[in-house]
Amino acid sequence: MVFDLEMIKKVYASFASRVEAARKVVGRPLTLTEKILYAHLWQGNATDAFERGKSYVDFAPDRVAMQDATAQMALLQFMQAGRDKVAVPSTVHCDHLIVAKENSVADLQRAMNESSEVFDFLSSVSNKYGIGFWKPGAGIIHQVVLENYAFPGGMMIGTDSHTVNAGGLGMIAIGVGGADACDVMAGLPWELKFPKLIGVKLTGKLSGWTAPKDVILKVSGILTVKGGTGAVVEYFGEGATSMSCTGKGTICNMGAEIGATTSTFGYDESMSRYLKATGREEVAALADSIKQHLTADAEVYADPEKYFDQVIEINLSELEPHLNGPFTPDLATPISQMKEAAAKNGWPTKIEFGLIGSCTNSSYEDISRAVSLARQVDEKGLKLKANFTITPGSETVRYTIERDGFLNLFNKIGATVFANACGPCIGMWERLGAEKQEKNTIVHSFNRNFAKRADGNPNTMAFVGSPELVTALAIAGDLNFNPLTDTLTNEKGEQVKLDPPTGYELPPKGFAVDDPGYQKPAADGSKVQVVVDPKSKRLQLLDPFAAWEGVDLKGLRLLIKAKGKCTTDHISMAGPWLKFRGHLDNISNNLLIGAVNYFNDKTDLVKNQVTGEYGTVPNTQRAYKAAGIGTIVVGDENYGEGSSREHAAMEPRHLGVRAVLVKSFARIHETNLKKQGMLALTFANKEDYDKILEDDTIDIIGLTSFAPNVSLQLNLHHADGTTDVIFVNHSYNEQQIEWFKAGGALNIIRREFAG
Ligand code: MIC
Ligand code: SF4
Repeated sequence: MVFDLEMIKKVYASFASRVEAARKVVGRPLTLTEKILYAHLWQGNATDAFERGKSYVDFAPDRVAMQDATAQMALLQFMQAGRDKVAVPSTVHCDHLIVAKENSVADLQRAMNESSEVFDFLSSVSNKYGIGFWKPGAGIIHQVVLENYAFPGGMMIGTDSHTVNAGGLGMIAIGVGGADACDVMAGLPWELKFPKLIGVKLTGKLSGWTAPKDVILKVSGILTVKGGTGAVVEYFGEGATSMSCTGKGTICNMGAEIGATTSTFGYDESMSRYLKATGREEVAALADSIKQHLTADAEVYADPEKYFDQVIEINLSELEPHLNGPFTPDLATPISQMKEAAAKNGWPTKIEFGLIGSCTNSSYEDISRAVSLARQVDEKGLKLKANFTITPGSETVRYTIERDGFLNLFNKIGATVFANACGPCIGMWERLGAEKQEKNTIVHSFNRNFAKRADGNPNTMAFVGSPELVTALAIAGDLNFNPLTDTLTNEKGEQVKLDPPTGYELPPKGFAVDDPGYQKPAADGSKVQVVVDPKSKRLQLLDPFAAWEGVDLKGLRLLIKAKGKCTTDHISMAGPWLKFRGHLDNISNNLLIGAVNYFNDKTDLVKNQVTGEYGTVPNTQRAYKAAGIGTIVVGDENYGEGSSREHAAMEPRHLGVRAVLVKSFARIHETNLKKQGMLALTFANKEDYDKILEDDTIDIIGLTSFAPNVSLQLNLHHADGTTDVIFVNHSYNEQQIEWFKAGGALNIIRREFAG
């Protein structure tokens, strides 16, 4: 079945003329990114050229996707917007709330028992408002989207940072907070600063041990976790067209780790093959009919320096397999240098776990290549030295790999197959003994490896690699093992070498599935009741936030000055806290508990300036709130990196934090703060970070004349009676300033629909 074919036809019907209009106003050949963006302007045909990195532009995305951990808040907001039905095709996917412990069947059953209240809520809201609902076990949002919804040249947003995965099918797919999704579902335009463009030219061809994952591991090493901020990465060249569609998806997926707005590839044969293999021949035929518009103009790829803000070239024939980590996805080490790096840094070389799968790397191709190695365990008389787990990305992949005997083979060598869900990738992993907090090493094919992310243990060092490399390392159990050059000792004491992985781009016998886990919404949802128990610990209806009081904010106290990396996992931890994603007050008890306090190097221990006592961040903030004292959070570079979870912005808002002042922001988090009516500020001089002291009382001056491109003033009143005056920047435009004044964007929508 092809979903939303009419919508795709409509997009394609106007694509050529919109691209033409854009080419005229821009006055030069266009990149693919520009074509898709200009073809999705809210206004219709382009009348002006936009300035990259400067112009705020209103877009009309074709669809919205949400996963269960973010959909709750997105839909709680949407329910207040006063609409009967979503304005664009939208879907909800239940994937984040399933804890991996024993095996897929038992784990799924336990999740159904534990989280039925949330699943029922999501199912009934979806049913009511015309949203497609994918049940627990159906798979991870991004795999399901790639298999069913993504289409070349389309534009979508999703309440998950890895929505960008759909770039593998030539989309512009962007991760957003729930409030943004709510706007689009309510029929409003979606605003984005017109991105900068990074071109990545791929020459040569992948072979042997090197996989698409290594491309993005390498790019992460080059660009670092903030190098892609505000930019779209467009891949091209012979290396791009020779790669599978799902391989492209892997590269785009992990583009979230360099902060890129999204990544994409031009439409090619691999995408056509994938569309056909997933039952979308009609979409492939439609895309073929406008294929010259679904890639950049020829001049662009012939002379990329002229059209992109930055160009990177990678020769796939020379690219080595990489392992990135620990604790950050941009610390890239080629496998040949791992031994040296591990010795130098004291990384434990015994591998405890190898985990493959996740939304990033669970295609049929990935699994088939991993299987080609797993097969050698028996054939060569080896034994798995580390624990080994597989999380398939979707029921379609799982069913197909079961039919083709892959799951059997994994089971035979002692691997565990978890449910089709996020599981260990997001801390939904009951790893035995993790509470002992021992220093240990794991390798996985996921995309993020921040401290505590997989198992809650701050001393687990997680390295990210391709599924094939992870499989080889799980067989060897040793981080020093380089499968390209090294041998292993088998059970008979012989030296054996692993043959390089081989696999299938697509299942030779085709994909198959019994029940994909989809629930179609009611044609008329007006009678569907959505019930939220007021006593629920998991769900809580939202109360509007208070509007700005109309005066400068004076006498704010410093809640925390966070030191170093402060990702959304540090601000609003996942794992055990995911269960409170629909209950703002309860989840607020994890506010910033992972952030390191600059003044004592401890996590979750800050000074209450009123009592002088130290306490947890949430308790201290609740005490300030009770006393009617506003606070400010200070942070370092790339604050809010990682997830799209708007809880990281709503929690401080709910508990009375007024401003977040940092050296720099990650894109989604900055927007989330603005949307919720918070002040998101950056130091005009980054060294001023050092002027913030633990006992400071802070005034924010200039709010009564708050205007785009005008700095605000901060008075830092120190405990010794001195005052420092510093200036802070912001990126609010007129409309975003209105959000601040109204106490949040939703208050404006609510007003509009009510009036
Ligand atoms: C992640 O990979 O960090 C998540 C969990 O998928 C998040 C979404 C969330 O926090 O719910 C993301 O990437 O946006
Ligand atoms: Fe789920 Fe992990 Fe993918 Fe996020 S990155 S959607 S947690 S599998």
